[in-house]
Formats: sequence, C-alpha cells, structure tokens
Amino acid sequence: MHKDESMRRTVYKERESQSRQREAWPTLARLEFRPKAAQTKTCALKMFSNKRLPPRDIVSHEREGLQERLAKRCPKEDLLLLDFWVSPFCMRVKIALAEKGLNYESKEEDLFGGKSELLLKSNPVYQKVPVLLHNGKPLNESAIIVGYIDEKWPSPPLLPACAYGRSQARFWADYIDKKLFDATCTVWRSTGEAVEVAKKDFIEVLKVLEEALGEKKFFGGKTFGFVDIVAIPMASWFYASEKFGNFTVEAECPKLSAWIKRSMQRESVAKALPDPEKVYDFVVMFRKMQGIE
Ligand code: GS8
Repeated sequence: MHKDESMRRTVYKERESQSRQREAWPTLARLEFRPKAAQTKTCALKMFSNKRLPPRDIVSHEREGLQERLAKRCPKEDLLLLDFWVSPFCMRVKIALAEKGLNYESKEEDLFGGKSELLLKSNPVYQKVPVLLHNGKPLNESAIIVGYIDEKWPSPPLLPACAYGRSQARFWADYIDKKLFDATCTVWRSTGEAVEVAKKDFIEVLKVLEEALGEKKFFGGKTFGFVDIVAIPMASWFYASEKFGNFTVEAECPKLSAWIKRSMQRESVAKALPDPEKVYDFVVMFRKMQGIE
C-alpha cells in the first residue's frame, strides 16, 4: 500500500479508536489532548496508532521520555505566508492552516505598488500570492498548498481516505479553480447588457456546485474538508457580484447559500474571510482603477 494511503488510514483508525482509548487509559488521553501545538498532537496520534497502547503505569513512568521524543519528531515548524487580504486563494491557505491548528506568520504583499523580492524569488513562474514558505521552502498555487498541508499534517484529514474520494475532491477543486472566481468577477467587471449574461453564467456555475453538494452538509460529506476550503473563500466576493448584478445567491441557490452560512460558522473560515462590504469597497476601487463605469 502507498505510504500516504497507509498514513491516512492510520489516522482514520486512530480517530475511531480515540474514545475507546480515552476510557481505557485516561492518563494517556490527557497527554494526547493536552493544549499544545497541533503538529505535536498529530505526532502523538501517529505514534499511538502504530502499536497497541502500553498499560497506564508504564505510560506515566515513561511520560518524560515520550515528550522528549515528540519534541524531537516535531521540530518547531517555520511557516510564512505571503498574503494579500482580499485574495480568495490566500484565504484557502489560511483556512487550511487554521484547521490543522498550525501557527504561521503572514506578510502582506503590495500587489499594486510592488511585489517583494521574496515573492518574486519564491514564485518565479507566476509571481502570485499565496506563497507558503515551510522552513524556507516555497510552495505555490493555493490548491497544491492545501494538499501539501494535508499530507504534511494528516490530522484532522481534509481529503478523503480513499483514492477515488480524493480524485473526486480534486475534480471539484479544479472545477472551482477554472470556473467560479472568474464567473463571479465577470459580473462586477461587466457593464450594460453584458451584466445579465455574466450573471446568468455565474448562476449556472453556482447551480452545478449546488448539485454537487446535494443534500450533504459539506462537499466531502459530514465534515468540512478540501473542497469546502477551496470553494468557501469565493463567497466573500459574492456580495460585490450581487450588488452589481442586482440578484442574491440565496434566492438563486438556497442550498448552496445554507452551506455558505454553515461554513462561515467555523472559526477557521470566519477568521480568514474578510467582511464582504470591504471586498465590495475593494471592487469599487478596482473598477475605478480599471476605468470601468
Ligand atoms: C491564483 C493566485 C492569484 O491569482 C492560486 O494560487 O490558486 N492559481 C493561483 N493570485 C493573485 C491575487 S488574487 O487574485 C495575484 O497574486 N495576483 C498578482 C498578479 O497577477 O500579478
């Protein structure tokens, strides 16, 4: 079996058995869930899932050794995000990092005034944000970064455990990348009769997504995951499109709208997404810059 697949299954198995373990070995459970950096927690989960847990007395006896080993396995991660507050692509990375409980530093780029040397050096091909520097190594392209975060810190998992499920998630992420942001921006970028056409196209894209969501709570099922992270940042731009297009997403796609509200209740999302009014102000300013009347 592929190593990543085996790791994912291990994490899933571990989650299922956590409550049983808690009852059996309360000391261990406290250790496992103590408020520490998430990467340490992940390592703890991995370690415990590899073998049967030792009896309680042995664990308390070895506790110091265990913590030292965890510290060695999980050196402090250095995470720096080259960011731009209104970019839905940067929001994806922020949500994924928050979902994993990872601390990071963020450096706001001046995309209009002049990009930093670090950005140009870290993303020489596209010269775009987001860039995530992990221990100095640059990662580019938001969906790829989210996938990397999920592989590197597997708990809680964002992508499904099975290969087919992962391929489906990537299909929808790809659809969102190709269609959604462009469709929403075309509404506020358009003028005159073109607005109606843009609005119709945007609503069509939304309806395809609504169909994919179906009756599920989140795109992956019961838990918030990869596709939700890829899609939800775009919602912070919907208000601007609604204002310029004179319609509401809620009236057109009520189920998708309910998913937006549900996702917004997550702390990771609420903290990463800017106020839609501010995005609207940004759009107004951007339209002026582009000479759109
Ligand atoms: C898109 C990043 C992007 O467009 C991803 O990371 O998923 N496919 C990429 N970034 C924009 C800001 S948000 O619109 C950007 O950095 N633009 C600067 C530029 O184009 O020079």
